[in-house]
Amino acid sequence: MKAELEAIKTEALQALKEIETLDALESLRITYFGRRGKLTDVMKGMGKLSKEERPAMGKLSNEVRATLTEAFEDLTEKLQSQQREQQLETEAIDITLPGRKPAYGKAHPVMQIMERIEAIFGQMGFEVVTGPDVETEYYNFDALNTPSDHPARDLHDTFYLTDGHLLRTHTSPVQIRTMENQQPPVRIIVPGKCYRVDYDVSHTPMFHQVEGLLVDKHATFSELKGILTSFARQMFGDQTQMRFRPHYFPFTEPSAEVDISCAVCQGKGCRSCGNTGWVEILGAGAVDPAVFEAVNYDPDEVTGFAFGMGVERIANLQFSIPDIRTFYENDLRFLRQF
Ligand code: 2U9
Repeated sequence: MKAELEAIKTEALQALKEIETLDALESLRITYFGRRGKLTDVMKGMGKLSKEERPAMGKLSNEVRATLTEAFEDLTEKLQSQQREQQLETEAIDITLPGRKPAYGKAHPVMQIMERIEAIFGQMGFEVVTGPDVETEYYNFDALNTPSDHPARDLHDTFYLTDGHLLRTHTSPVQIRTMENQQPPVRIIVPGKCYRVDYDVSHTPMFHQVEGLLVDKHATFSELKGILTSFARQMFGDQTQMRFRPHYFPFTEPSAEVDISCAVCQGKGCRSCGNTGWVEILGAGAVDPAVFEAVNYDPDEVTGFAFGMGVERIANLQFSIPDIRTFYENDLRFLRQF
């Protein structure tokens, strides 16, 4: 047994010299100290020894075990510290490196224009009011003097929902709701989403409008012209010229379509203005007395002026975009340009 113990000690100490990893060390530990390990086996044989032999062998086996345990522990510590060193080297973080920049989001180009429009009218004393996208036929058409046989009410133009509801085709219902709840003077702008069954280079089924309404005892068309001219010059430049062309809207009388001088050719005529020198930017007019009657305003007491513009159209002119639909294709290469 003595020889066996000496051999185990020599063999184990030799084997330890070859060990390079903690995993290999663990399997070596099991080879000697495991339940069926070499040293364990010898210790188990101790019971078979005679009384005389036992003390000396007990002492020796304890010594061998202590020597090997210490050798295993030393190597464990050495390998662990080596592993830590290696980790520190490979996983080192250079805290002097600049951090990763977060990708900043920004407003969609249509929203950027909408915010500018709101700011310009805000400075002229208009308050921003909003309302629901889902409306009733009454607020979207009837109260706005739009007869039941008007083409705008056609299934081909309006998204009808159930129970007499629809997706508003303009933001005008908000002006009706405001007048129902507020006495003149009224000086509001209404930005928001609108919906029409339409899809081509200048129309998308969802689009944005900003409409304005001004109601007072003595509001005049010239006041409206002044406000719209100021808006157009702030939006498109000081040199912008205005042109009001007669038009028809069910909710205004008289009505006009408003053009600005083409910013590309300064009114000389070019491809982007179809050689006319003018581009249309909005519609406007004096509120029809029938609309005032619908909200219980007395048409003999007050006058009102309204205007409406498509935000995508204004954005189109500002950014020279040939196809309005690109605003809603979510192509980041397009959107990042603004
Ligand atoms: C009330 C009374 C009158 C709103 C108006 C226009 C003229 C107009 C179009 C511009 C391009 C719609 O986006 S577009 O397709 N709008 O030309 N809108 S006057 O008149 C109103 C609104 C509400 C109570």
